[in-house]
Amino acid sequence: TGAVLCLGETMGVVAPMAPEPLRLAETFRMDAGGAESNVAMGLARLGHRVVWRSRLGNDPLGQRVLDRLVAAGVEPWAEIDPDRPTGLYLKDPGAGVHYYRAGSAAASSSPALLDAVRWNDVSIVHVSGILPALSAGCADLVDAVLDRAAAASVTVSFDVNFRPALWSSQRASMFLRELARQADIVFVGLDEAQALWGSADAEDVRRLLPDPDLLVVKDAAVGATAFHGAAVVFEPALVVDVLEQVGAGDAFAAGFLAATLEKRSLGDRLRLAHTCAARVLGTTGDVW
Ligand code: KDG
Repeated sequence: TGAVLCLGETMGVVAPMAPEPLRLAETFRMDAGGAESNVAMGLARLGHRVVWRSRLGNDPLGQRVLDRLVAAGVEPWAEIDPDRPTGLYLKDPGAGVHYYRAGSAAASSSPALLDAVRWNDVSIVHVSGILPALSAGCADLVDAVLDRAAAASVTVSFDVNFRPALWSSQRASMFLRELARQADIVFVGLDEAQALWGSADAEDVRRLLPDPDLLVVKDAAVGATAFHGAAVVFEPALVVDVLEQVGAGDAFAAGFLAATLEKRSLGDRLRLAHTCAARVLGTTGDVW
């Protein structure tokens, strides 16, 4: 079996050490953050071979991103852009995130990023709804991923990851639904499905997205429901003290995909997903 391939922008992330407002915090950590590479780091942590592909600037931030990925056990493959910087984002615990990523190296990605991907060495390709929001070239890249994965019979994992700061729900709604329809494994938060499609509950989301072989609808602290053929399995979330939530969804996806690669039951996959998410909820970082 091949490696998992994760594609998406990875930025420098600056987060207060303690869960204090950004405006007041005095000590910070700087890591590498980005939804798809968070998933990659989680999968590596769980013992799976994982490759990450994207673009970075020719700057210390880009170097730092590469170093972090390597240290986390991910095999990074980055195209270095001589003209555009590596993106950055800041965490404001309890309030959200602030992006400094417009015009970044990764935002100028295109299907060329897939040149030299050896699809027969890929078990699962993972992308998210953040990538198509970055630029027309990035949207083309996601389409190319879906086409080439289908041609090579590679499983596509897609996390809807609606980011209202990047595009309107109006634009995202059709786009993300279409991408989700074409994926094999789909992760979506019930809150996202509500904002995008007006879904009332997990069953509602399944009616809207009947195509994916596996659909996982996450209802935050309540739990998650997996749909697979006629099987519907709900698993409650763990009870945790939340320090800062960014990255928890990625840890969830990493746990679920790891257990999927290990051919475990739906219930086991959801339980590992919740366990990984709980670890990230207990830190101000993006990963555990
Ligand atoms: O899922 C966590 C991501 O939101 C975070 O790492 C930053 O990639 C990011 C984004 O675009 O929001």
